[in-house]
Amino acid sequence: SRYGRDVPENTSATHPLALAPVTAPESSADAFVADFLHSLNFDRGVALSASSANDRYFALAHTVRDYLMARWLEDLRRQKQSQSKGVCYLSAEYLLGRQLDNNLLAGGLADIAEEALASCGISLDDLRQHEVEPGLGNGGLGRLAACFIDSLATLGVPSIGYGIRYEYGIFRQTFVEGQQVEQPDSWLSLGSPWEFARPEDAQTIAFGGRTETYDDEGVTRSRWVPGWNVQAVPYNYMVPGFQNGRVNTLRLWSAVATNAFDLRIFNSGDYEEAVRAQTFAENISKVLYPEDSTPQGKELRLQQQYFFVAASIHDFLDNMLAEGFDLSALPDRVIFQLNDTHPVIAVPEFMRVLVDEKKMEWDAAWAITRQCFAYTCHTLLPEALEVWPVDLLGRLLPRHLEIIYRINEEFLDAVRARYGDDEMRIRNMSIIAEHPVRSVRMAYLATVAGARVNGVAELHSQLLRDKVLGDFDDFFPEKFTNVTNGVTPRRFLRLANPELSGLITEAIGDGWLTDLERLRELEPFAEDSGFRAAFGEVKAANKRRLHEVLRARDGFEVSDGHLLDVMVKRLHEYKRQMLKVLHVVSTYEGVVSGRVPAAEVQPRTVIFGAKAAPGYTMAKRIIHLINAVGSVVNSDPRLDGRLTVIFPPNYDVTLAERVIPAADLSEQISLAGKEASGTGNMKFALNGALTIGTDDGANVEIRELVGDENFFLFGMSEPEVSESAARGYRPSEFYQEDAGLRAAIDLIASGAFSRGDRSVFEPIVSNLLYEDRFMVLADYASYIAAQERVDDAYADQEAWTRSAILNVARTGFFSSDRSIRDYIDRIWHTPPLA
Ligand code: B1N
Repeated sequence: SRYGRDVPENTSATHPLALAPVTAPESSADAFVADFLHSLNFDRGVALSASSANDRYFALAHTVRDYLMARWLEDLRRQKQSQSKGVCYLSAEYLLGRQLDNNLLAGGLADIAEEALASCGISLDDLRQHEVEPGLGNGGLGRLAACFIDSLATLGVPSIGYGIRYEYGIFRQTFVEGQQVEQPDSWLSLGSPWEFARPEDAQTIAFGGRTETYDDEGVTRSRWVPGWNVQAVPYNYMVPGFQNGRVNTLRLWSAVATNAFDLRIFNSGDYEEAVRAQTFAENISKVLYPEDSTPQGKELRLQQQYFFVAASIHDFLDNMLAEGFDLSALPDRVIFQLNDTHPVIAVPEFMRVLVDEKKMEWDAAWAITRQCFAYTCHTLLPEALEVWPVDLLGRLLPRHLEIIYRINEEFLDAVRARYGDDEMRIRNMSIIAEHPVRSVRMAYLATVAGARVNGVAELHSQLLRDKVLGDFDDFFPEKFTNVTNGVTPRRFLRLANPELSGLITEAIGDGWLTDLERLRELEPFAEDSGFRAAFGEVKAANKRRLHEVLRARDGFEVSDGHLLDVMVKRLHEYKRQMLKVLHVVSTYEGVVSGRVPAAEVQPRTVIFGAKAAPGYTMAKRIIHLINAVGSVVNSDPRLDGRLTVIFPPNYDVTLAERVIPAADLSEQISLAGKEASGTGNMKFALNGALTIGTDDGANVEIRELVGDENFFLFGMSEPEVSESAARGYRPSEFYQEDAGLRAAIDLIASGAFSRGDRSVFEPIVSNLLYEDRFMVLADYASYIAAQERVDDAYADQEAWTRSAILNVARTGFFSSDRSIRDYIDRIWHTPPLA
């Protein structure tokens, strides 16, 4: 393994032994056993015979860590020494998933570890199950960040991921009588073997207070006199590249109270107040906000955002720059990538450091700042665009507000210089919104400051330019670009689907793991009946494996031989889980009304996975409805076991890795123009599921690549959606005119899924009939027709498998390695470190 190299010499020590390189452990099963037992005995303090599963998991993780350590220390040293341009990826979320398997694979240690543990009578698989995944993200945005750091390491790009070490990640979802109940996710309660606390690298982060002007040798300057502060303590995590001997760093910040802060209060004799202050400080990194796409504008969230970006900027400037570094050269040294607007407060912070602390001229500082940031937008929903009320922001970060005002003034001057006194345009482009309350539009600030602005799929980037940021595209067209999202093939193909990976490698070799476009070489195998049979066998095996997981995890019994139809993603009205529910209810209603003989129903199992934001009432009602429909449908003998709805609670990365490889059909059914990209859609196609989907987000690119004949398209296009909305959409017309739709909605309204109680789902029904913001009813008929095409296609298993193979062969474009190469070419211009 390329990880078995030396650590950098410990040259600052005087002992003669310290001058020789310390080597990573030797790669053999016997050496692994010795290291594992050493860690168990000396780190955990237990004998093998007395050890718990957690002890063994920790000892294993520490052993794996030791193999990666020499290269990590070496890469940390080289990134600093080379002074070549690197990426600081700023993201409030990293949805990492389990680490053990990923790190075993990256280090090329899986076989040795398995053999070593087996010789101690321990099953590697049992220990795998023991890991609690770090759920430090909500959904696609956080998982994208995790895929990107994997690809950055695999491509050897000098980079560091910065984020927040939330003590509680995304909540654990349970169902009580079919309704979502949230439990705290205390992922750290047994400790995490993958993290390294670095309290000596802590940063002090200030908040509140006021600003003042002062005389600095004849120059009047502003400065910030903060009111309080907290300590940001970093925790480092290894991010190993795939079997390339590279290990990057993810650095997550944790908040603790500062001594100074405590002491002041302690000295005043108020012990309770001091403890309260400590709790207050530590609240900052306590919990991940569980809102996906609908920020609530809470003060604590702004505290979190400033906390982590300020700590990250200072960490970079303090620790990564050479002695005497000339700050005007920063654009050749670093690019801060803003993962959505959550880290955008970094822009005024960076200006504050350059102007107030480093005493740079405003114009010079702004010229640097404009080159050091780039912004990725992940949404089109207006309610998802973050804005911060000026009084909140001014109270928490008064100096930053002044800086934002000045950026805005100069920007609007430039707008006026170009367009004259077009007050309408000025108001529309101002970083400060006046209504309904005076607020800072973070997406506008990011667009003005960023060297580049990108959307996350072709359609999304186009809509950004045409609609959400249209005036800005007119003003600086050169800023706008696209980088279509991607997913890491290591986790989502190699680890999640070892059997398919084996089959692919048998056919075309293993180069696809780092060059996913090589999956193209599978195309001819679609015509090979032997390969198709093997491919079908893999899918069947993955289904059996999923059935076992669902039985063990939640007690579900799933039948074999069904079409496995999967919709897993956050619960949001724009994603239209309701459309899928209406399809299920229609099928059910067709049989129980006697119109369709059960024998004519294509046997299907529909799997849902979805968390709703705790405050999103309509989303929670839809969860309740899915569970209610499931319990009625699954137990009605008239269906003859041909339709099953399964909704395992707490869909997370670990469950995704089991569900996706088993799926036949991938549901990507958002209203066109609403899903920025989607990344689940990519994972399904790469694992050989066919997509039923709208012309939205990355679906557009998936369909172009796999071909119309291997994709079930339905629904309005984005221009049709816009036209329909402009004409005035009236959902009840669709209800009136479509008997099938009417029957399904009436069945829900009748109380058939709520023991006759018509009130339970009434809000869902009336929302659909009288508002239906996401045009579920308008796309219903087209969706049902597409599902009939699915049933027909599935009846011809040979043809279906051929399509499935072509989906795998033609979607290599969606590797996050390709996304990262696009970021390098179009935005970062950071060559890999040799
Ligand atoms: O980002 C993903 C995309 O593939 C999805 O289409 C998009 O919906 C998702 C506020 C968000 N956009 N916005 C968020 C998450 C948390 C939060 O507090 C917004 N997530 C997305 C990756 O590009």
